[in-house]
Amino acid sequence: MVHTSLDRIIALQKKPANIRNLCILAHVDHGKTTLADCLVASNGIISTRQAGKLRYLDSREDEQIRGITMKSSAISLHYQEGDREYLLNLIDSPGHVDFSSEVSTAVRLCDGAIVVVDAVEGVCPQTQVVLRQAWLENIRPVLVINKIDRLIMELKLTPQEAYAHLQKIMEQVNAVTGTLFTSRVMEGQAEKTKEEKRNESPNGDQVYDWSAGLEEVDDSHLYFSPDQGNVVFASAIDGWGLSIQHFAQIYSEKMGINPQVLLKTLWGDFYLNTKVKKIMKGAQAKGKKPLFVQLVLDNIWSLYEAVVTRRDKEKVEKVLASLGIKVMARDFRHSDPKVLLSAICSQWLPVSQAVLCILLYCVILFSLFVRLYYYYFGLFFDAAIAMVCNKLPSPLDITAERVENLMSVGVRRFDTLPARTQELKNAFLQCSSDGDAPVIVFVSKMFVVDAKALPQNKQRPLTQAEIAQRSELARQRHAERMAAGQMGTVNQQNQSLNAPSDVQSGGLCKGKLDELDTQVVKEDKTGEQNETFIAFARVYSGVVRKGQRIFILGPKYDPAQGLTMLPEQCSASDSLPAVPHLSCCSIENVYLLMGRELEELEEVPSGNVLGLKGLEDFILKSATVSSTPACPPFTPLNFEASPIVRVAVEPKHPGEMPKLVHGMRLLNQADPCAEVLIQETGEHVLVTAGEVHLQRCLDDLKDRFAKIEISASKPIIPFRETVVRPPKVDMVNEELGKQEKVAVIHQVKEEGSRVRSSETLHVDSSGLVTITTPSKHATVSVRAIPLPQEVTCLLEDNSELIRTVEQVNMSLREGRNLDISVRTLEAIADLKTKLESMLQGRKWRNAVHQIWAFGPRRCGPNILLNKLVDYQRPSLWQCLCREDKSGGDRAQIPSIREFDNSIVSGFQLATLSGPMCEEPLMGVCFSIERWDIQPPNLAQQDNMERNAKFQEALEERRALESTDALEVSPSESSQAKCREETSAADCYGPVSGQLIAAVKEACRHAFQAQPQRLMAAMYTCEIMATAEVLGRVYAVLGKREGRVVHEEMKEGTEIFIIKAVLPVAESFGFADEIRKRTSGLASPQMVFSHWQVVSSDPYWVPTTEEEYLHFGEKADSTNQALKYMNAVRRRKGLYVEEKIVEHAEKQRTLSKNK
Ligand SMILES: Nc1nc2c(ncn2[C@@H]2O[C@H](COP(=O)(O)OP(=O)(O)OP(=O)(O)O)[C@@H](O)[C@H]2O)c(=O)[nH]1
Ligand SMILES: [Mg+2]
Repeated sequence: MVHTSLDRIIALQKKPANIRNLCILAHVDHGKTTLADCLVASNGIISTRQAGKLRYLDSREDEQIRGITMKSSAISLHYQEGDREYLLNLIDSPGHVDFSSEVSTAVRLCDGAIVVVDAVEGVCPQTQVVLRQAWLENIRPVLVINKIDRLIMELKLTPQEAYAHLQKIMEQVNAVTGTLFTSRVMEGQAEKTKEEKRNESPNGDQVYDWSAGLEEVDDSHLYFSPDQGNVVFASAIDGWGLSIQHFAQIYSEKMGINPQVLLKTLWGDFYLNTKVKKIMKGAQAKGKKPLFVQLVLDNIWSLYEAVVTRRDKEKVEKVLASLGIKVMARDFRHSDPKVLLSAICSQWLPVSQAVLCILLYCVILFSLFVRLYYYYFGLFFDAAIAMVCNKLPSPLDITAERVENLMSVGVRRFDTLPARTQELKNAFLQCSSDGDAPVIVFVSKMFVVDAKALPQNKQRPLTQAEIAQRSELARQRHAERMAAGQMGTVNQQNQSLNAPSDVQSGGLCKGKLDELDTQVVKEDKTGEQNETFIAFARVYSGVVRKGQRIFILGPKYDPAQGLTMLPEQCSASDSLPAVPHLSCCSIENVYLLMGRELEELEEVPSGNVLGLKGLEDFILKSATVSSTPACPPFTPLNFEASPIVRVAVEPKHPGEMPKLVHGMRLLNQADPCAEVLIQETGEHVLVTAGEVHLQRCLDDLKDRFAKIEISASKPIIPFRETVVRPPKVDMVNEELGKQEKVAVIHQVKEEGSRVRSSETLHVDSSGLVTITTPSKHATVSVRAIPLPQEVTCLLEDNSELIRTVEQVNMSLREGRNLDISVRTLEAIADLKTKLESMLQGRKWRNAVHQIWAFGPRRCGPNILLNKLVDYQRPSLWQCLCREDKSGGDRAQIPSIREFDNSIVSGFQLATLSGPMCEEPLMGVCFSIERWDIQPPNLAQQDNMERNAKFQEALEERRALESTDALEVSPSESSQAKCREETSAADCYGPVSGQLIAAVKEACRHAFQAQPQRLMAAMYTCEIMATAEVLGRVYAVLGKREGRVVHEEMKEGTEIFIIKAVLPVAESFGFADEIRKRTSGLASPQMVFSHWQVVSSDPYWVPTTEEEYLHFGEKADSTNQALKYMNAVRRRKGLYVEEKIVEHAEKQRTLSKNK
């Protein structure tokens, strides 16, 4: 436990083969930070006594108070194994679901991960998420099953039961890995089949391959198994951990068994046949203790029992007996436990053997325990770090597949990148730090440090010379004071005489001291700068130096474009033409990340994690940094949680608005997940992943970024608006007869159309809305149809793909040819086929080919259909068959095609905010069934003709007037009318604009002509609770409209896992309430899951006798949808049809004395 020197770390940074970049991942509270503490303590940064209590990497105050990690932070550690030295760049990540974006930023910079699983709780939702994240980033995980002590102390399991329990946990973890692996193999196989199909000759014999491809691929190395050396059993709080390897070594020496055999049999269905002294298979069948229980767990259990549970000597004797060790009676009775200890150890385990053995079997008295505790620590590091160093890859082991994945952004595939860019793949693979190696760095997030914490602003420790100088000055001053005192008392009259010399000498001292003081003040002042942004990054190639000039590549940067615009062999220090999404800047400082501290470095070579200063003006959240413009931007990070909770924030004092705006800008930059936007209403909105995240963002804003008092609105809950098929039952759950149903619908529609029908708008009984533009140049008929739910889900899940389709179509329209990967094309084709299979039936015949657009924002879950018989437009799926460029395009009158965009824009606007409460639409299909449009040139021609006629008529009239002033031309009235119309048409502006408004209105009315519903955002929430608080958990869930979907008991424990869905609208304060009601025994993890239709109709009013009886006259007390809708309308300042007092009656007081 030596304090590692900076020089040693700097030396190790230059040896990529000895570097391990790894992160600790787990579900919340499974012990990541405690584990990190143990590892940090091994380097002497904190004392071993504090490890587990300090939670060193939780450096924020709120992290310490709440006891959860909120930001991922890195630390560099040194580890020596034999004569090999390693540098571990360790990143601790948060486990709370609200901060899962921080996990993404950590995983991207690492090559390996320690996945921690709580031995009691087992695999939890976030465990699955982090395993998936590690898988997607192609990094190798190792497993630590932590909190084994809980199995002993809390669950009171026997070693045998604990073994079965641990096996189950291992199975659960492997099941998750297995699913990930299978899906990847299946994908690969599907791709291969498609490839073969493409290549196969048309008349060749077809051979069908029924294998899924799983048989051929060896996946054994992927799974966690103690005999593979990738599992450690630990109790981070008690500071111990063990791997099979240790025990194999110990027992092979003790029992004379080949360590390789022990390694293979220590975990599994093997037992020790003491008679024949052989390890045999089939422990379970023969009812024998498995080897692991016998040799490992039993010992740990007895250790705990002797030390923690009983603390008695009798037990110690039993342990001794079971081990067959005899200790001299004198030793046993000795008051000093060390004597007994050494007596046992000298017999049972030689001193040279690993410390673990001593710990496990020696006689322990409580006083000894503290000492043993430290031994355990030593062992723990061996177990965990050795596993990390042996099992996790170094930066040199980065795979070509991972590099290609990192380099291929969006629809671009690796082989379409420019040749110079493709060459950079080698730089990644070589991870070279040579002078000519290109610098490639990825910044995964920006984090903030207090400027005072920067090494250059810190008060540096005084040198020996300075200390000597200061003490000399202090001594002089003291002596002078003493002298002055003496003089004062002895000879006060002479004071004036002595004064000059005093002043002289004192002045000199004072001057010097002042100088020193001002130096300190100066340091303080510089420290009082604002917060400083540091980029959290990793070098993939080359060496990053202080002061170096580099290119910053934004996520949308295109190296092909950059290379053509920039001169060859240019560098970031040249003066260059502006290239989109590319900027140059200088690195101000380079830091080594040491948890709470930063260490200033001159340079950082390839393969290391580092901090960079000076990039805050160029990077918002993440970016790629390189010395060459040929470098492509890295693929964006995979974020698992989407921001959903929004609040509007405003300063308490309106004058501080600029500070708030500035603060929000900083917050946006400092948080990978938070979004900051200004709504059309002028509100400043903060969007966060959940309640805890929201609280942290608000605290940051208040205390760090804006430094003002702010007030936040209640969370703004998002809703969606949709239409549904007409209901089959009425509100009191009575079946609506067919006749009645039709009658009800007609009644509603007629009511609607009575109000809405006007000169330009007509709604027919089938819900078809026809609208005419004010200038009367165009008439459009639209109908709204509810989309099947699975289609809505499909569109929602594939919004990125739909956006790609739009991009490709756009580029085709512009005549450019975008290179899309085969995979993307197949995904598009797949989407099309799925849509075809889902949109079945007469109503949807040919609908997929008729899709005109998706909306809102061109990629949302609503469809615009082209049901016009006389209008052929290029298909949305044209990217799939680019060879036969749609003939329809040419066949169509180009002038009408010009209105295509107006219709799409109208549809986009209508779907962006619906008529119920101006929230976006979801799952609605608008089909344009008729249109009657006058092409603009015809309209123009028409206008010109009319104008010409009008001019003629005017001239005629003038001529007539001159001859006979009183005679009125018969054509005059018609001319006047014509002039009126012309000017009327003109005053409405261009037809395309009117058409946008008309289509938008038509869509809104068509929407209103159907039964409308709100859709609420839903959370899935997993709650772990013990049996005694189960009832209270259900009560809270019931009160908040939650629905339990699944409940199961964790095997071998008393914990229930409840899975429920809960509207986001009801979720605020839910976690707190559950925690309070169950005294902290249950805590929910909530993740956004889906949108669900709120079944009640917000516009419903009782009509029948039963309904009046059932719901009362207004029926507003039970109408949840109405409540939600009105709340949104009120927030947006829209009209709310609601009376506070309907029948005013004088209220009587109940008290008797009036
Ligand atoms: N009994 C027991 N408790 C442990 C062990 N390791 C950690 N804990 C406790 O578990 C709680 C959570 O520990 P942390 O290390 O903060 O957990 P974490 O995974 O970092 O939590 P987040 O960062 O919030 O996701 C703390 O109260 C620890 O004291 C262990 O081995 N045994
Ligand atoms: Mg933590």
